Amino acid sequence: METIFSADHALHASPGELISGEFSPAFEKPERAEIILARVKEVRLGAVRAPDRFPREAITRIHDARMVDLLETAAADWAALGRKDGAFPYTFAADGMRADRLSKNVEGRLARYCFDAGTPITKTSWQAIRSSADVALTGAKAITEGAPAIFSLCRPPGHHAGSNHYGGYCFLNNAAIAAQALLDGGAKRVAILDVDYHHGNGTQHIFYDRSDVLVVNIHATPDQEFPYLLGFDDEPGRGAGEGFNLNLPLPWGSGWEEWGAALETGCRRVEEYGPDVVLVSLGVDTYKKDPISHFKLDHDDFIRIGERVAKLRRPTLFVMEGGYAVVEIGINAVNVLTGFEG
Ligand code: 6XA
Ligand code: ZN
Repeated sequence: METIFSADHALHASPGELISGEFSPAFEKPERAEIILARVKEVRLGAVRAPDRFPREAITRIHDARMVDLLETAAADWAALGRKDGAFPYTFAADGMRADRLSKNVEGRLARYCFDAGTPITKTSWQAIRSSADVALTGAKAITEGAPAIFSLCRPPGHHAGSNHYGGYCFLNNAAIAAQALLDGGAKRVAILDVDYHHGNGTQHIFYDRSDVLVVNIHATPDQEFPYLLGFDDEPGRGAGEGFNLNLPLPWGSGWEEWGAALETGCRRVEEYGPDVVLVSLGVDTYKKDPISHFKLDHDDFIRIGERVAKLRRPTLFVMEGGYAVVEIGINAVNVLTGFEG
């Protein structure tokens, strides 16, 4: 299969993140994408090409334009206050605070749209963020034009970004933007299967009221894991979207036995839905040596994921999400793709 990759990803290099009560070096770093790309080439997965540039409207089909403006301008506003590079909030919107009126201070705008302290915007981040969305959109376009499978090697990742909030190393929801483009390109139903260790709260938020996108998430339970506030098993969708969101949360320590069973449940739901396209939000932070995660998948399990997804027999767009065991990230991510190709 073809891989879409943009060298612009390296323009986003987070200066660090607040995690577990400490400011630590960033886990989501540029070498992740480089190592995956190297593995794609090593196994000769297929051609690698740069993305096309898509209009901003492809992004604002999904995201609040004011949030997109913030992503584009926050670093400059931050620099104007004399801060060191990497804009992130230290205060957050809470229920009962003003959502209808935006502070003129960038701090207030960050507080309004960002939900964690691990997702700094640097002076060059926007270029990487925009290109990452283009990588997903280029993949969607190729699928619309008849490709059976595409790997959109997105970085930064996207599945934590909702229509009007961002965080968890994610700024724009690349998978959701691609899903909308697939629908706009003629697909009637898209299924998003999110296999990242973390719940894709942003993707769920975006499609929660809709039946044209089925969202299935297999992830660490919010009772134990980030993002803590969404991803429980009692979130079926709402209104027209009721029955079109399926969360399969698992406890810390889960290995292939539990995870594979959840994958089977999720895939059966996808089969029942009968989508025109399957979009896989591909995180490999389920790996047993991942530094911030607590699942126990091993290299061969990633091959099994690809094999099961292939059995859905649909055009399939893989969109890269998380995975922080950097040494093995290439093997794990590409194992899913080679497993798919059989
Ligand atoms: C806390 C953990 C963020 C999780 C990012 C991720 N900063 N999401 O991998 O899939
Ligand atoms: Zn993750």
